Amino acid sequence: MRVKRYLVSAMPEAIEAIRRDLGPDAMIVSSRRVRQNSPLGWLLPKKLEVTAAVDTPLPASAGGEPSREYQKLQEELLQLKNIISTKLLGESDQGLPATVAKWKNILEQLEVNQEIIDEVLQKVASHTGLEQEIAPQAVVYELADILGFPEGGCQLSSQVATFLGPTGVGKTTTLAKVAAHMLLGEKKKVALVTTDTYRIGATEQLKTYAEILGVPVEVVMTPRELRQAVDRHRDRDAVLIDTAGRSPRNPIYRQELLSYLASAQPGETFLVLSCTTKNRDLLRIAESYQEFNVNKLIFTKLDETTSLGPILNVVRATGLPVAYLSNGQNVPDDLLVASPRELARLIVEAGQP
Ligand SMILES: Nc1nc2c(ncn2[C@@H]2O[C@H](COP(=O)(O)OP(=O)(O)O)[C@@H](O)[C@H]2O)c(=O)[nH]1
Ligand SMILES: [Mg+2]
Repeated sequence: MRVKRYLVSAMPEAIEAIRRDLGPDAMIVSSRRVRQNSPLGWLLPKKLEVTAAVDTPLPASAGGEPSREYQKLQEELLQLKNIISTKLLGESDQGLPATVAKWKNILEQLEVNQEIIDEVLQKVASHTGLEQEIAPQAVVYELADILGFPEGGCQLSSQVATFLGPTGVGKTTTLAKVAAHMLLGEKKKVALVTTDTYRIGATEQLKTYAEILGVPVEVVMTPRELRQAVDRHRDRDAVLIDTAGRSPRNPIYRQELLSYLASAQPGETFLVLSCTTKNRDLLRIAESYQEFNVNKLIFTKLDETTSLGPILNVVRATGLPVAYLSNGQNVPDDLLVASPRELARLIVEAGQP
């Protein structure tokens, strides 16, 4: 991480200098008006102090061994981190600098786990100092870093994909939205299959979407039928498989789901979770679905809550990327391909008054 501070008259001047010195990936982490440092400074117009940062690998020596410069930088960073953590964590909220306390409170309201809050604020404060106002962009930057999946997104990229998750979270709706995006946006050939024959109306719901989209749909009753359906659509770019949402702690359902997955052999398995579910339940659900080889997450109902922190908590706990975000009932419009920066921005924005 390279951090540089600029004293300028106006923001465009700072942006130009930041681009020149730190490149296009640099981010402004804080800005404030300051008096000019001269005997008559109080007479002169205030200047703008802008701090910018960019991620850079630390220098290593040619042989791959850490250079002395690298080791020294690492030691200094560690010292700085220790000073900040004692300041941040060792004290009660009353002892925290006002700006840190404000963000601690915002992130707590968003239901971000304490461990993540401490980590983020330590990092932000180590760039900006403890007394300066913390800019929302700086928090967004660190939260995006914690989310950690590729900025370009983790959209569906396999020929066979399954959608798992508890009942009512929006599996079928999201599957239809993803199908529509592939069909309309990427001109891909899609087929839909459902194993959900438990809920009255569940198959009708998927059939209706398939009819509107003009894509084939199959209702299967056994793992064998699922295999046959997947094989029949081998020429399609994507076969999206919908499932019934029942507790994986139910041994019969668990076994049935395992058999379906074994015969479909999906390249990707999405776990669909709703942001309206309590944080603790989300973590428990995510854990209970891990044995089904889930490799991507989808969060729905972002429109129904402002507490988006649990998304971060689940990503941290599972190490899985977020592929899509659903923010409403409209098919196909209310779907976003998740990018860490955009998701972090949505989370922070939800916490602003
Ligand atoms: N507000 C809101 N409602 C949603 C969203 N996604 C799905 N729903 C609604 O949640 C309900 C259950 O959706 P459904 O797809 O049938 O869930 P499933 O049981 O997991 O397949 C339906 O009324 C959907 O319209 C969303 O992002 N926001
Ligand atoms: Mg469904």
